[in-house]
Amino acid sequence: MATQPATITVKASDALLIIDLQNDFLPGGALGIPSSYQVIEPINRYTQYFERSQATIILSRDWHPEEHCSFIQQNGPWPPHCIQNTQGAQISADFAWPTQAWLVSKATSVEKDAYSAFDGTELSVQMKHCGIKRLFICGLATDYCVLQSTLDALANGFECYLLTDGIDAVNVNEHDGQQAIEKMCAHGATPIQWQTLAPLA
Ligand code: VGL
Ligand code: ZN
Repeated sequence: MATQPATITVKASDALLIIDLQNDFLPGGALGIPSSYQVIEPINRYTQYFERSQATIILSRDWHPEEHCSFIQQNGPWPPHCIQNTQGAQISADFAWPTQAWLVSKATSVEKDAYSAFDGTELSVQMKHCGIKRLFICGLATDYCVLQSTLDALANGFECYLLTDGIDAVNVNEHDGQQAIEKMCAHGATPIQWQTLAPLA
């Protein structure tokens, strides 16, 4: 695993990517991760910090049509979840929205699943257009959408920081989340936590 950097000062050319903070991945949701509610408070803190630093804030959402190919009924791996315009697909009501944010919907067509926020979206092009160089990543789930989004971000040339106190894993197998973190770091992501960010004036 990469060593932790000294403090990091967030700049206007940085972006915070909050992955799939949706009701269906939270306790009580169709694919609810029992421990996932704990990420909301740190993510709210990061959101406020990045907003105050004038960085870009990006939210992705899993946004499936009914009868999506990833659903068990269509021989996919998952129970129906994050169906467009349903309560389960809504971003948590406990998320403290910043004044401005980008919203990226993914896995929106029936016949194709996409775990990555870069898969089938314009996100990479839009980030490059805006001069974004560094991406700070948090959200759900570590072993699926956080993993694939981070690998794609690295492949697209973005410098990636994984906010390890703002992620949680489905853990179909016990160590999936830990293995996903190791994989992201092996590909060049740097794991950091709240304490790594320089205090704001
Ligand atoms: C996700 C499983 C199925 C995720 C999305 O957001 O990590 N996981 N669809
Ligand atoms: Zn999904």
